[in-house]
Amino acid sequence: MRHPDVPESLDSWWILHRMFAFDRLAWDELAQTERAKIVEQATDALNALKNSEDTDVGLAQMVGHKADLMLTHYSKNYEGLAHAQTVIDRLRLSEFITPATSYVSILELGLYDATGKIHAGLAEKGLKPHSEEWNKAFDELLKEQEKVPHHAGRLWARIPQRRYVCFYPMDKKRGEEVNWYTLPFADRARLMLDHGKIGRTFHGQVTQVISGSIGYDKFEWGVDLYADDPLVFKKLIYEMRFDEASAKYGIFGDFYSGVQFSLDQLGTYLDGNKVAELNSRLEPAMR
Ligand code: 76R
Repeated sequence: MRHPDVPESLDSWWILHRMFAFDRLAWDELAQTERAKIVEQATDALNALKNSEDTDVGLAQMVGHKADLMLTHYSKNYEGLAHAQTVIDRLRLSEFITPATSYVSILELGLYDATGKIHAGLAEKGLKPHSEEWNKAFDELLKEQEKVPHHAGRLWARIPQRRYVCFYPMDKKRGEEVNWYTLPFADRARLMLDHGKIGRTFHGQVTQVISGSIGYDKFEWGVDLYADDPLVFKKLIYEMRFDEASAKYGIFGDFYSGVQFSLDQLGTYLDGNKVAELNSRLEPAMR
C-alpha cells in the first residue's frame, strides 16, 4: 500500500560509483613488461563487465585532489555491484589504486506527473484508494509507464559515451521551516515540472542520469551529467540554482568532474604521457 504523498518512480540499473587515488609514482617504477601484464588483466576484467547484457562499466580520469580515477558500474541486480567490486579489488592494478570514496544508488525516472494522473484517473473511476482493486489498477497503469517511449529509451540506457562527466550527490531539504517532504504532492509535482522545463532547454547538450540513493548512501540522489563540453555543467547547474526546486530545496554534496576514456585506453591513462581518449566511434550503440 502506498502513501498518497509518495511519487512513483521507474527503477532500473543499480549503480556503483567508485573513486580511487592512483599511485602514479609507484606505477612509474614498474618495468614495462609488468605494466603490460597488469593492464591486460584489468582490461580483460573490465571488458567482461562492459560487454555483458547485465552490466556496464565506465572509466573516467577525474580532475582535482578528491579522486584520480572513477569507475561507474551498472548492474541489473544488486549482487552485480558486489561482484564488480570484488572483480576490481582482486586485480593486480588494485595495488596501485586506493579507494577514496564511493556511491551506491539505483537509476530512477521520477513520475510525479504520471502518479498524479493515475491517482486522478482511479478516483474518477470511483475506486476506493488503496483497496485491492485500486492497487491492481494502479500497478497496471504504472507498468504501462515503462513502455512510454520517453521512458523506455532512458530506463535501460547504458553509460552515456560523452567525453565529460560530472557527478554529485544531493538531498531535498528537510528543515524545520523549509521541508520538501511536507509540501503537498501537487506543489512538488508543479516544482518538478518547472525543473524539467529548465532542464529541457539543455536537451541534447547534456545527458542526465538521476539515481535514487535513499537506503544505500548518505544523500538522497546521485546526479550524473554527461556532455561534450565541460562548460555546459556550470551553465546548467547555475541556471538550475534559480529554479525553486534547487534554489529552496537543493542541498549538495561534493562535486566530481573528469574526462571519460575508453577501456582500450587504460594503459594510456596509467602511463600518463597524454590524456586518455574516449573513442566513441568504437562504441556508437552505447551513446
Ligand atoms: O523529461 C522528463 O521526463 C524528465 C523530467 C525530469 C525529472 C523528473 C528532469 C529533467 N529531472 C527530473 C528529476 Mn533533473 N536534474 C537534477 C539536477 O544541480 C541541481 O540544481 C540539481 C541537479 C540537474 C542539473 C538536473 C538536470 N532531477 C530530478 C530529480 C529527482 C527529484 C524527485 O523525484 O523529487 C533530481 C534530484 C534532479 C536533479 N533534469 C532534467 C536535468 C535536465 C538537464 C533535465 C532535462 C533532460 C532532458 O530533457 O534532456
